[in-house]
Amino acid sequence: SILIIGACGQIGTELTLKLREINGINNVIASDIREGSKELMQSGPFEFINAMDYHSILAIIEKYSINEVYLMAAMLSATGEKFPAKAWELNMNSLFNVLNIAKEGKIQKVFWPSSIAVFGPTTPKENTPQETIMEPSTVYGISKQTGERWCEYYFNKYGVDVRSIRYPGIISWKTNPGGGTTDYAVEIYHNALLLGKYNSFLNKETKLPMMYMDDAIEATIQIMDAKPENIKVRSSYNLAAMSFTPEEIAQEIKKIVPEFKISYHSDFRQKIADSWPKSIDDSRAREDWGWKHQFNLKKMSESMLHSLKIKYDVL
Ligand code: VAH
Repeated sequence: SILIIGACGQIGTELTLKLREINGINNVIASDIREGSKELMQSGPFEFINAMDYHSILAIIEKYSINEVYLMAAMLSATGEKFPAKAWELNMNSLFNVLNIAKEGKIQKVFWPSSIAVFGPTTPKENTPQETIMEPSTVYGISKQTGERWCEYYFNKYGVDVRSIRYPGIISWKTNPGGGTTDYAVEIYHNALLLGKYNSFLNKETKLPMMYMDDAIEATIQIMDAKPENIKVRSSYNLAAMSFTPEEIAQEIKKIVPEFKISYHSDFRQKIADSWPKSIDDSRAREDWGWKHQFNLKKMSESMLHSLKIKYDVL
């Protein structure tokens, strides 16, 4: 059976719900340090866990005979800059715990998310290649870059079957944003419906690689279902779907919410965003395990606003 650590997070929540649909509710154990959304908590078995505590993880693995772990717990880029030591501890210790449990043969497969945050100011900004210079300037990015090195090391040295994706900014409506720099692209949809306006903390030209949650979940399940011999990158795969600026997302929203107004007031997150690429070359993922995105900005905006109108019961 499957264990999701960090099941209450933005990706963890929807990954848990989808894996339960596919594998059956009782074969997917959700775990986190805190409770999650009502939908998640009512969707099947839940265990409190401290991802930094090896024995807390092992106890759950033995209790439910877990053989696959999705380690989705982490502190993201913006929060990580406020609490650097905590971000490093959580992001690294949780990974070492899961890699070591796999090395001891107690689980057979691991998914661990990396991020475009592994790239830094010296990385080529357009069509960033799979292999390129990476000098991340955030603690979050440093922890993800180091984590990639350890995943590849545990695969090569101990045969641990760990698979990883460098997620771009992920946009979804089921959970509230969790301390990311790309979260402006989540907040903007909620505010468009609730307030008719949004003050963006990134400036209008800030172009970033982004992906709708449905595509991110699809890719995660696809890479985990792929035959081991097709996973030729054991650090982490570049993955992309679209790139856009706050101005472009606002234009798209105005087609559905005509009176919507956007304003701009950059904060500390502007520097983080400026250190990241504008677009990503994910051809290796497409070649090796058949990745293909479905959502572009138009389709995502329609889906987000449709779902949020129902959630907020607004016309
Ligand atoms: C963040 N959403 O903003 C995450 C992600 C590439 C962005 O890593 O920190």
